[in-house]
Amino acid sequence: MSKTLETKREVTSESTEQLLGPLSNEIRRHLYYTLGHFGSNGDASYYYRALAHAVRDRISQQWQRTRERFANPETRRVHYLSLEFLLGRSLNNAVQNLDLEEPVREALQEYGYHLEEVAEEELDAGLGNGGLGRLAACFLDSCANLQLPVTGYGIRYEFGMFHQHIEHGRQVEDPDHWLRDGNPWEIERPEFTRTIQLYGHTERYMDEDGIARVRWVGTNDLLAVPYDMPIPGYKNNTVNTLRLWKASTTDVFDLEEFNAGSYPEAVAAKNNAEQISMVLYPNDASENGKELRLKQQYFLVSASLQDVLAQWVKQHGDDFTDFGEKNCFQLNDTHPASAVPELMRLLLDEHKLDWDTAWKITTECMAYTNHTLLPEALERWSVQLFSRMLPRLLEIIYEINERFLGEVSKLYPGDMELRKRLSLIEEGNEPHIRMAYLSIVGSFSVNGVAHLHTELLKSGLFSDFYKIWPNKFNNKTNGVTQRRWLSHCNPKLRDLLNETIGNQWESDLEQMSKLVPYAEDAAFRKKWAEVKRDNKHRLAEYVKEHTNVEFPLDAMFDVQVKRIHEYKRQLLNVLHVIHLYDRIRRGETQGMVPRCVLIGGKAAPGYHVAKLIVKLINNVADVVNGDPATQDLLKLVFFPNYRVSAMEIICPGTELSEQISTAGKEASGTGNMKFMMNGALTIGTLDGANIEIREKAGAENFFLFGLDAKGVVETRKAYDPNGIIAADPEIRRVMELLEGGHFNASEPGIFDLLTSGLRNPYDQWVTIADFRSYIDAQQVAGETYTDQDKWNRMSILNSAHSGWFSSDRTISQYAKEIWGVQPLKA
Ligand code: JN2
Repeated sequence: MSKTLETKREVTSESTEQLLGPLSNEIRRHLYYTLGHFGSNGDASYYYRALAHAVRDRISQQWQRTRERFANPETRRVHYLSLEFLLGRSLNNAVQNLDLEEPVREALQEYGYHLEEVAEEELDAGLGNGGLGRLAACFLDSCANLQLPVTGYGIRYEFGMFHQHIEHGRQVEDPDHWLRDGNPWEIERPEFTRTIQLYGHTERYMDEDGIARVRWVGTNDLLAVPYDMPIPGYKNNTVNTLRLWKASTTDVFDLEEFNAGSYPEAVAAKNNAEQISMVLYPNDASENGKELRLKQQYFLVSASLQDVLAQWVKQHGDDFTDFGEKNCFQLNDTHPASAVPELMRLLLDEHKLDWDTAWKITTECMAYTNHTLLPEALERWSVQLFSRMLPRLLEIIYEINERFLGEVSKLYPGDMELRKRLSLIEEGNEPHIRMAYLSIVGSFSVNGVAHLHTELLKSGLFSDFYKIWPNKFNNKTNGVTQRRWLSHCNPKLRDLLNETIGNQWESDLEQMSKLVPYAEDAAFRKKWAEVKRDNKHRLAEYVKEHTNVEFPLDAMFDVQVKRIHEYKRQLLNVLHVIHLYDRIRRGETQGMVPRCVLIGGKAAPGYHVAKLIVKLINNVADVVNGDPATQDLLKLVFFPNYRVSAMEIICPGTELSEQISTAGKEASGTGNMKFMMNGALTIGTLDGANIEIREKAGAENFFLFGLDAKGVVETRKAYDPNGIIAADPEIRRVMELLEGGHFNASEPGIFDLLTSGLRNPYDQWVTIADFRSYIDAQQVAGETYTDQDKWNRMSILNSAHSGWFSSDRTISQYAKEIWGVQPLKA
């Protein structure tokens, strides 16, 4: 045995403090030693990376100290499980939260760089599709801000959300190799690598105590290697963690093949395992049933649960008595729903608990958030696929189902229809597992993401479960972080707010209500308008750069950015643009204000109709922008490659926010909140969080139109879009332009699918039903805009009443009402 040294020099957070020098030296050091950059002057990308490393170093100590605080065994902890974290860029966020803006600017000046220029070099971490993924990122920010012991768990996708560019008006996807130049924000933690089992079969056996047990054997194993990303809190000495798993091959696997003399095959196997974390699935809100997707889900779940259990065992040994009381797993939709049977498996098979104990623990610590009512997005996995890939989990799901249906029969004896409706297994020639039902049965909390959404869950989709467990159901209206979505993205407004109401709003957005009296202050309104104009200028330059279309600054900037989906009704927006174009061509421009309409968003690569909508927007834009008759009265652009960093420029420059989904379809929406904070007025339906936005802002400060959720259901029963079109000359002319090929002269018939959809009495989105009301609300918005004093008053009041929509408020509610966790003060 080798003799260990008596005294080891320990690396503690205290002993590392003196290692760091002045920031400008640290930048130089990283340029030279970390990046091997030797020139006197380099491209901005090197300076970005050197600065990012220097900033990360300054996070390390607070990060370590936060970890130490989390490690207290008395602390109840939360683990936020999500297949998506749409983080965007990190540099500015870290600089802002660590209060390093001034020193960073000074240090960069020595090298002749501006912070803005260097920050532009960072690629977005696009590890998400849209709303659900960005919400997870806002939540992490708020958890750190509130000093809550919450860890995010996700997948380190090699390729994030695809990049979109437009060719001949159509979307083309390019891979997003965001890690190509390295990621200065991550730290690999190979010491916490976990093994993940797949496939194989189960066996029954007697353990040493003569108890019948099950083991899962003959599996294909792979490794999950964690990479940690720091989530800095806002000037509070707290740095939380996002742990992202990368898939890798096991050494065991290699060795066997190696001995068999097939070294290249052994090395190639690495590829196979690594596929699991290779790419983010880009189909927002529709399930696809792909085997690789299920593997990703289980990979995340198993690695994360093992990670949490290993930490538990280190502190408590095999005593799981308090595990459920000290841990909470928040499931971001059903994507991580296999956490329910996987925690059962780990407790039963690995830690030898009995069923009742394991089930009590599991249902004490699982909580489920639903993010959609759309039936096509409700996950169902084929039993056959599950039994092949995760045979042990399927057995456990069957057992959960048997016991649950037993309870149902006790409550409602003889009701076989109900049993069938509530079963976790949907029968049919190909039986499927209903992941939402599994999540409900396995959780103590089920929440929707806006008031209306939760009500619709209770009365519709999950009504049978609501009858059994009314107390499980609760609402947590979404929010967004004002640190990114106001303070960082709108520095001019930030400065105006700070000089007017102080800077408390950065960590307490309700402070914004102090703005209310300023709506009546003409001098303040002037400043407010100047800020908006500066932001419009910045947006116009951005639009010009990426689309080559000029946006005149006196026009109203009218924006709809979000995933392209039929229920979000970008088509309705285009119909309105065509209507305005038609009016201009007919000389009916009375009361019309100049408008610049911007639409942006990605279509799922396999969603044909959504892609066709992108093509239509581009074709209409070409005709409208190319027609001398429109002058400066109307512009339309499709903004390519919409993403987090684009929204940071778009939302401050927006005046009218389009939130026009078919009522009852948008669970919440979160873009609507970003626009509101930045002083845009909303034109919208009574859907998702729009309803709450209107309540807070005041009905008089919101342009409402369209059917409500009940009205949509009623209308569908006897919907006659052709009758509506025939009876309304303005709508008829829009349809005639579309159907007459005015926007596709060289490609006849390409939009027939869209026009026939609009005319279809079974059109799910009842677009034509809302068109007249939309035109009228747009007319009111336009007329309001001509009274700039009035518009600015309304704009100020919108921002002033946006306090409720901070994710700090949302997370405080999760912490109190679901998680039962307290802040850990630094
Ligand atoms: C979602 C919901 C959402 C999904 C995304 C397959 C499916 C998926 C599934 C993602 C994938 C990737 C279910 O539409 C709502 C918004 O109204 C709401 O504001 C946000 C946040 O709560 O969630 C959206 N839902 F491969 O993104």
